[in-house]
Amino acid sequence: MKKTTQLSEMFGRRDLDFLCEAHNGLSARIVEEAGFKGIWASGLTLSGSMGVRDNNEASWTQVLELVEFMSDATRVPILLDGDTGYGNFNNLRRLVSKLESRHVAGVCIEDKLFPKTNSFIDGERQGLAELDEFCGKIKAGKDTQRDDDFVIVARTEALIVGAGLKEALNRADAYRLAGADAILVHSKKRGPDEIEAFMQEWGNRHPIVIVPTTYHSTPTSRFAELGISTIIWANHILRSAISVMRKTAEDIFTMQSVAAQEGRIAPVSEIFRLQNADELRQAEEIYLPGERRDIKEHLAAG
Ligand code: SPV
Ligand code: MG
Repeated sequence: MKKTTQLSEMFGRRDLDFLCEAHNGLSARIVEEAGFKGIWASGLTLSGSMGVRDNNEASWTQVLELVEFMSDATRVPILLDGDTGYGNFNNLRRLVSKLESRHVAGVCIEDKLFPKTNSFIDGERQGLAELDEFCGKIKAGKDTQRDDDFVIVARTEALIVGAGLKEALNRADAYRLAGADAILVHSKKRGPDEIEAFMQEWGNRHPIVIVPTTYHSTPTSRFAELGISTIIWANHILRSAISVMRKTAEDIFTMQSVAAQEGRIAPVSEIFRLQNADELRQAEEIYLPGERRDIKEHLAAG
């Protein structure tokens, strides 16, 4: 099944589904192998892995290049965190075309202003996009996609900026009517109360996506009860990598030896496996027989 169809069916289903964050080709493959049916290409962790801030410091073509590596490395669909769409409706149109050409299954755009800031940094001080302008952006994206199953998720930051439940509901409904395939409602509360209140009013009008980074202790079953469509575990793969990379680097520095690391870190062969090195060896047997023989003869002749 096409990646776009897999993702659009995920949002079409009534049961709870999950997307897990990845930030490069390798982590995307690890997430896929863990069993996830889809990947969240997080703006925070893509930028973090590049060592820059989540403020559109990486250009959109740099993001595109990274997500292309992720797409090439995996068979499950990727939903790109497309921030604000990197500009106005016209920038989003170009992004949608380029994502389709790289087999990225969908994009999520948020109703903030370019350049954006991560929702967990001074959330209340960030401005919201003008409602009609954002609806036009959604419509432009939907009109641009060539594949009917390409997914556009519209994300409202109304709760993040403190604009309240009424504004969040109003925006979510406007985005639904503008053609969004699902609505991401973001909250930075420590508990699920904002999301619960939203879902009580929303019912099952349209698929809802949430990012329970701050309200992580709420049992997942509660979100299923509320009728949430999809949960995004948005940053945990990069965060776990940071912890392990730091420990390994510090240990090697202190011990001036790598001996203690063997056994606790992945062997080099695991890098080869994740790179699919076997496939190249097999292809060489098919496509380079003469060359391989030539090399052997050359070596034998010394
Ligand atoms: C991301 O993962 O980049 C997101 C989610 O947009 S958040 O960081 O919570 O804004
Ligand atoms: Mg983001």
